[in-house]
Amino acid sequence: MTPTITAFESSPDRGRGLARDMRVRWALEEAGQPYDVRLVSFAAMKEPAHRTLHPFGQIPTYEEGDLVLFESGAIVFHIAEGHPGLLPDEPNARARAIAWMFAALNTVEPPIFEYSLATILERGEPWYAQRLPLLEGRVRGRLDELSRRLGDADWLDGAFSAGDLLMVSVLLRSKASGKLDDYPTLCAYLVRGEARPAYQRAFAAQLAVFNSQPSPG
Ligand SMILES: N[C@@H](CCC(=O)N[C@@H](CS)C(=O)NCC(=O)O)C(=O)O
Repeated sequence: MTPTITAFESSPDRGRGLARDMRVRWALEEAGQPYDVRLVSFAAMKEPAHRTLHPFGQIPTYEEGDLVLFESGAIVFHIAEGHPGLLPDEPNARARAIAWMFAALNTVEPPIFEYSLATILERGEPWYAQRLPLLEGRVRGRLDELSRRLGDADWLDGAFSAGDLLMVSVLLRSKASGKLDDYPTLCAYLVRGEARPAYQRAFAAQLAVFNSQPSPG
């Protein structure tokens, strides 16, 4: 059965791969699973019809027969469980890959996202200049720790896994803000992730949505 995911009709990042449907598209491409995309506007995301799929009125969602999922991590996990190649078969290695999925979403993404949100939404606030170094420090702390752990390895724990897929996805937001420039091993890690054919197909598909729209004015 071909799953359907939802994505932004009009992406705030102009299709640069930061919206969270990107990680779901990437997982589906790694799995070799064709999928359909339903584009939703910001207004439609907050309507009851979309909220039956996603209680928080966001993207991405995932529909496959009777199954409806929200949360990009849960969706990637579901795809990884149903297809070979995204989670190791050996039980301990599989558990560690899942731990990296949680680490990406629960430990590394929050400070990166918080920083990025502040630079967009809090710029005009009188306390912005005071708060920014604190947020930057939290991002740096995580990047320091992650780059130490990755060292010279290609991937976080042996072969590429859904843990890497989510970690690379999360780090891309830091690359966009220039915060990765001091971390050559993390930059190389991202290059490896972005070079994967499945990533490239997913990126092109997401960008095509933006490019198909008439330019404003
Ligand atoms: N934790 C959720 C976050 C989902 C999320 O923040 N989606 C964004 C797009 S990347 C969204 O829909 N933003 C619009 C909004 O919140 O109104 C996930 O990983 O799926």
